[in-house]
Amino acid sequence: MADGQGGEALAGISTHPSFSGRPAMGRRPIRLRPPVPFVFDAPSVWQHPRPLVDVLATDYGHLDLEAMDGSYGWVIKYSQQAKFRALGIRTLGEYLRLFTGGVRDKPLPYVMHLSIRRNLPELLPDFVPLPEFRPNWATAAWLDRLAGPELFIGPAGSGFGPIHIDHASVHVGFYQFQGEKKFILFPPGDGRYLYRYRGAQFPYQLRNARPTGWNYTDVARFPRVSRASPVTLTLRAGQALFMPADWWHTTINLTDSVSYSIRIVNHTNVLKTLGHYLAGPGRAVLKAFGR
Ligand SMILES: O=C(O)CCC(=O)C(=O)O
Repeated sequence: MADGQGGEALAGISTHPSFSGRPAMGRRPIRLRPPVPFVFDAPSVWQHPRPLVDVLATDYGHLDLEAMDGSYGWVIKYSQQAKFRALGIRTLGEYLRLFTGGVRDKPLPYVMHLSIRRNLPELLPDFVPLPEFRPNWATAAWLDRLAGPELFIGPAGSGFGPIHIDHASVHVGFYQFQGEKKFILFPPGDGRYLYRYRGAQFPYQLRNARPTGWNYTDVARFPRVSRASPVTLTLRAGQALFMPADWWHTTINLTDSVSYSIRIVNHTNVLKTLGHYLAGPGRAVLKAFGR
């Protein structure tokens, strides 16, 4: 799974089911979440009888892309809007016609952080989180911005962009419905090699770095990255990834890709998550004074 592109594989990263928290034969279940990301084959999170993209195109094709709500990364929505507008793509249906039709004059943007709860509420029960993504104490509707389930749809070659950590020390569960997505992951301690921005960009976020998935191996531009320990892996349709809190990451879609993700807060990270929120107002003040 760890294909070693762009860096050394991290010892301990594994696709082995014992990392998934399932009991090995005759042993007690492993209760602690592993401190490293792990990939596993899993039954689909999508439990509806019809294919997901068909349902989106036929039942939700009328949705206005610019009005669609993001969840966790709603800030990103605004940069996406400009791209949709530039291509004259107005609705989800128009986007999906280009996405599934294959013939594109210009590259399609990556639809990111599409909140299932806010945009497709009737479908929420059809997305069933995997056991490996539980327990999750952040599933209430009012926590949708922090941790709500979301969809990502993007053509081959699109990607998330900057290497970042997700704010408030949430774990993240990813599931790949269609296509292949490359993940570039760095352990939490690698932040010092990643040319991160100073201070908080938002009161609750300390999360972005300058290199992206496309250019982090540019040694002339980012020499310190060579001291980091990236792990690259490809998530294929039918596979899931559990990424523990505070891992730096970014993605590139190797083929046209449709995927799901959900943020996870439970006994293993709740204190850190709360700590970030408590620190938020102080960071906002520092930011206001340009610190
Ligand atoms: O799924 C992706 O392409 C990247 C998602 C991501 O990095 C994030 O949500 O923080």
